[in-house]
Amino acid sequence: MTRAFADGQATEVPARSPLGLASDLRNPREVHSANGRFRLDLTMKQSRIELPYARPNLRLYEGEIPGPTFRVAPGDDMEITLHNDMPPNDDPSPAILNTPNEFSTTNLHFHGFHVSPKGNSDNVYLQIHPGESFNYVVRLPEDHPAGNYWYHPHRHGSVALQVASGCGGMMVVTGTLDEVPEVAAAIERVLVFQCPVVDPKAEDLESYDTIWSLDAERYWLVNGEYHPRIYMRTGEVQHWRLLNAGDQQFLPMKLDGLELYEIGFDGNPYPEARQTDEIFIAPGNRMNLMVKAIEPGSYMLMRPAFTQGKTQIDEALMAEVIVLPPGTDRIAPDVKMGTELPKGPLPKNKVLTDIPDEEIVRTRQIVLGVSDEKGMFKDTVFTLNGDPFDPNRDDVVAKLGQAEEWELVNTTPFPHPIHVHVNPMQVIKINGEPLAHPQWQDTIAVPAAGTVTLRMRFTDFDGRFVMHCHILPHEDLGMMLNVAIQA
Ligand SMILES: [Cu+2]
Repeated sequence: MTRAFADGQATEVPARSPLGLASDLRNPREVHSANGRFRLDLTMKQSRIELPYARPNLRLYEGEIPGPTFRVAPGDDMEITLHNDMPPNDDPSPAILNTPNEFSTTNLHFHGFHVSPKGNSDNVYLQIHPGESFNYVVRLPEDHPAGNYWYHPHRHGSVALQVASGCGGMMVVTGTLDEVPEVAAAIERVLVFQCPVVDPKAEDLESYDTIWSLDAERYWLVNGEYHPRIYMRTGEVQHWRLLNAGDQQFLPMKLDGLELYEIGFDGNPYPEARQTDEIFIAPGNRMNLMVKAIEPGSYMLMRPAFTQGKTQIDEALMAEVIVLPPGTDRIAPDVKMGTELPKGPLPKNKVLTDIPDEEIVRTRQIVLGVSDEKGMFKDTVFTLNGDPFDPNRDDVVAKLGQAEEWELVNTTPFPHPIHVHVNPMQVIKINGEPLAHPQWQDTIAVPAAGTVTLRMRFTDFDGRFVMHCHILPHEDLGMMLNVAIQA
């Protein structure tokens, strides 16, 4: 059911350096809600962009990489008209389920949002064909957890290619951590990590072969920039909101010489700030990070060498961090500078209370697998409980208001970041080891040949949604199932 927005409006903030410095990395353009309303036209179209390593023609929202950041508040009503301005698909035959197809058919997903999966809300079963427009209406509950979320296409068969192309953007639901004085005092950065995969010769992204290799070298962009510079002042603490909006590669990252403190993950605060030497965000994950600059100099935000498949992926420079000396006159004196880190317990998103043993009404095991199937892409399908995705099958049927415990069992030699829509999960065990602080998140990397145990409470919304691997080629090739919540 659609609603009319009589006074629908939103305010815009242009892309800009939060320090007002020309050579500093810019935050993506923002669109803010106003008076409880968020209204936006969002167009997916072919856009040629200039990158140091290629000049690709990509599918992008509004021709921008990344798409604009949406900043909304709990209780807001969002109305987004998605326009699919792509040329017609040129697939020769009807789509075969669980093979890549119709790269110009799309839809829109609100990753991590606790909203209705039905009708014209966060409904990933919709197909918006080239030339069509569709009105999404998404109503955020008054008690929606504050934090970092994101939007991206989610049409089965074209999701990996469209996200790999650069379709996606941050969404910030305001509140909770924003109200911590040390966080509020800090300069805030939105850092969207993407790696549009282009064949340098072809200059476009029309072949699934180009994105298929998990171990292929990627050129990582931060807010659409290759090897950007991020400026800080000596003694400064900044609040970074990080998003791995890539299609498949994990992002471990290090920033030696500065102090890093994780304060939240997938939108939810940690119990308290945690100092770390290396952070990790799987595809789909977000992180709130406080970064403290100690000494003037030039520092490298690196993705260290690592492996998530068969071969090692080399280390890569993500950005250079330049710490300006004390008393620098390069930044206007009225640009605020936080210098303190949050101390003691961080505030909680109050609706997300621990799920105790007594509340669990059912346990399930979900087995992650891969198998050979002739005639499919690379003769491969990825499976959950032995089967590739079937949109007409209810794999999990659960009751609204109840809580369940699921054990994800990975039988493959690769990790899989599993994402469940609509309801966040409380991760309680990894490889059978209980976590000291069960963490609320919406995407969890299940270790190679390992297990993850999580709990979910199905609140507020009945209807069907999906759970899937956020290595998006795995999703397109079948690693997705349907969850039906009955009222
Ligand atoms: Cu996977």
